[in-house]
Amino acid sequence: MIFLDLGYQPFANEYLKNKFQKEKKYRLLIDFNKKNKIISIKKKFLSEKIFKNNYPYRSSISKTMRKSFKNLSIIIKKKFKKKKILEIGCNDGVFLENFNRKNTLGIEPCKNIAKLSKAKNISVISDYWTKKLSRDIKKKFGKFDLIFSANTITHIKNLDEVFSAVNHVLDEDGVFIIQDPSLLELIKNNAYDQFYNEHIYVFSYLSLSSILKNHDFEIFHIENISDHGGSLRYYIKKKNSNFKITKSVKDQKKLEINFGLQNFSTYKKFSSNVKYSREKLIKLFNKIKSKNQKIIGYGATAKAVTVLNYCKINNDLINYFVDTTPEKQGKFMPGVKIPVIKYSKLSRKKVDYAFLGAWNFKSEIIKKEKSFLSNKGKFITHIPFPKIVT
Ligand code: DWN
Ligand code: SAH
Repeated sequence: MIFLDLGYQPFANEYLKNKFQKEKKYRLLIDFNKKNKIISIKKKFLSEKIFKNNYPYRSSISKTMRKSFKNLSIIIKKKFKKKKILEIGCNDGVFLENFNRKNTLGIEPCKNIAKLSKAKNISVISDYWTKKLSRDIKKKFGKFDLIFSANTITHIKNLDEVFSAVNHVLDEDGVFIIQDPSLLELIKNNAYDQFYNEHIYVFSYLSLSSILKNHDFEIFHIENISDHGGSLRYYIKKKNSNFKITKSVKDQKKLEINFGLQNFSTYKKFSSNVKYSREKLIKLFNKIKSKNQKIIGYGATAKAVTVLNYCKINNDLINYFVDTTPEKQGKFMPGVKIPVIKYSKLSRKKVDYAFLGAWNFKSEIIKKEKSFLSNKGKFITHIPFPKIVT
């Protein structure tokens, strides 16, 4: 059942080399599956179409994420004492770099990004996570006692294949940890920009537990974490293993049911909030521009691509984006064709407003841009509703 139409959108991480480059667009519709409660984008692309050898996203680029993955590594070492660790979607090694290289293996299909992990001496297989790969891995390395995956499983179309492949290489007493944006937080924050071609699914406890049941898996612990604007970290075990199921699981279930994540009406309401947010953001931009003030973008995120294309905010309204990622600099935002330039401190620029594309790193950014703010610079955020941050 479709509840949200975010219009025609380009692929989020396909930054343009020039303004005239042709782009493919697809209609971004969001669907609620009444039976298993899963939220997904209607048009689901295969990983092979998106994650190739020039992927521009590097996880280590933000301090917040480096810290978050380091903290998790400390928890894992203390709590589980697991040694052999496999990570699916290890990107530039931001998580695995915290472990002894002898006992870890990463899977990262984008060769340019896998190279960054390899440069840290991490063993990486540059391939997509499939059943076949899991069989090859088991033959070569045996089973693993911890499998981790952050912001990746939700990017893969065939979830049944993902989970049966994990089942194949996970030890009987192994722990499988995944973390992804929380649907409940997304709805509460009106963060519709978490929907784009890479985010095929947005998990909730309700939907994930229903899918895992078919794979002999069970969630035994859940943590609400602040990553990417509110994520859930699920600790998963094989049904017959002995981990105690903590109260956190029941608590999360209760939160989601009380909020109404099982009801279509919740999503219809969210959809009208999204439309309202769009109107408000467009009004805010037009008001600022009518005073001839200058707006730039801060953080050329995949999420911003959804917002800008949905609200039709283009180069007439935003002069350029600043971003610290070398792979994005000198290129143009997909669809709206706004230039992305190399980051330098905002206080050195003649800028009145900066639109927070990376709103999920608001605290990190505000800390860095104190002098911009104290010199009358302002941020614009659309989360939870469009407003100015002074
Ligand atoms: O799920 C996904 C997440 C983990 O990463 C992927 N599908 C794609 C990507 O999504 P995103 O682009 O929305 O991610 P971020 O982590 O919000 O991107 C932050 C961007 O902002 C990066 O391009 C780096 C940039 N940035 C910056 O220029 N200055 C970030 C910070 C913190 C800064 O100070
Ligand atoms: N785990 C990192 C990276 C998230 S971005 C973090 O949390 O910051 C999503 C990552 O998933 C990318 O690095 C991408 O290459 C990887 N990925 C996408 N499809 C995949 C697949 N089918 N199998 C394995 N990894 C995949």
